[in-house]
Amino acid sequence: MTTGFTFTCQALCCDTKARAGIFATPHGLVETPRFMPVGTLANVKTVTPDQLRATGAQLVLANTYHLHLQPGESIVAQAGGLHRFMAWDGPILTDSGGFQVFSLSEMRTIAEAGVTFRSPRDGQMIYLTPERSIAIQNALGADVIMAFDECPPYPASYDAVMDSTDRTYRWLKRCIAAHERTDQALFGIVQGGVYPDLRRLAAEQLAQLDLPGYAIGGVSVGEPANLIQAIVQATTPLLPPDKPRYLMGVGTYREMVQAIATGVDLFDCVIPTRLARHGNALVQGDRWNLRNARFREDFTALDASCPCYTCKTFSRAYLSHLLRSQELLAYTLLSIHNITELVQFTQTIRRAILNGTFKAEFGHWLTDSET
Ligand code: PRF
Ligand code: ZN
Repeated sequence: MTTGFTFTCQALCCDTKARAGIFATPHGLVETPRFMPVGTLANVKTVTPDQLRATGAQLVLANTYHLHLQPGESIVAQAGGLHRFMAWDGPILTDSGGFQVFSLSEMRTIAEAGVTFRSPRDGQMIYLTPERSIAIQNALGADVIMAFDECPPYPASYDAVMDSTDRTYRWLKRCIAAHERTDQALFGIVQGGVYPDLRRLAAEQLAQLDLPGYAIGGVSVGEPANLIQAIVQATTPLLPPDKPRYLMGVGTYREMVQAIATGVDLFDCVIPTRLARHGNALVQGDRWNLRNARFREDFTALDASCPCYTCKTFSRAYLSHLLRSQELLAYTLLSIHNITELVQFTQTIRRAILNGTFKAEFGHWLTDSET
């Protein structure tokens, strides 16, 4: 039995299935819908916890796969758990390693028992099973832990995805049996590729397990954008309305608005920090490269309407100079801004849902488009 977690729906949109809610965890509240920044190796790249808090981030991600390879979960446990180790006293979620094994490691073999792969760090063979993933996540001590799943590639045949989805369901039951801590909420992950009937079957099976939260995995793996929306639409209505819903690895404006309109609450994506490392800023729905010549003598704020430290303090010309000089501060300042931008975007959506103006304010994102 898990304790310390509740999800309260505060408002439902009248025009769409969007909802505003509060997900309570042992380390504090998460107001939904909300974007969650990624801190793969127990840090959000180039950003300190104080800076991260100022972005409005509430729940932060870390990764079982990466932390198992370095420094190893026993070091994190000896430090007193992930919250103390990374000095983030807010809610933390760990991904199970399932997706990362499939996307990052070479020479993997998948069997019913688990996955064997070669560590990209030192070539060592590593064996990850549902039980091991949960034991690692129990040792890391995040508030939310994720089931060990298999994320099929795109494209993949119907039969291959069906086998993989069935295996993910059997693995989920093993995860539930292995999970030992009552202060961590284990979320199940709906797979099923781009096949709506497999998605529906998986969602129905998972809904019956009465988990504290549900994720939609296996999207944004190279399929066309309109399929993402179709998958989310096939899945979300079958998930329990009184539990948080998390769309994994999605964090672009349009995809978030569309998913929120079908009832998704949580998102994560490396996009704000990755773009920052490439000199890109997210500005009100757009992407700018600050290395572009037009910013060299532009002494205005990056985004005058943004409340972040970067926008309140520095000019576009200064950011352009830091990037051209390859100064590390550039990455911190752009990461602070980009994370603030996406968190604020979801907060603005949340306020619109609470005020009954979601469709009026964000409806223009709900039409199909290539971007
Ligand atoms: N499974 C897990 N983590 C994930 C995904 C998944 O399918 C995705 C897919 N976009 C991102 N992160 N465990
Ligand atoms: Zn800003």
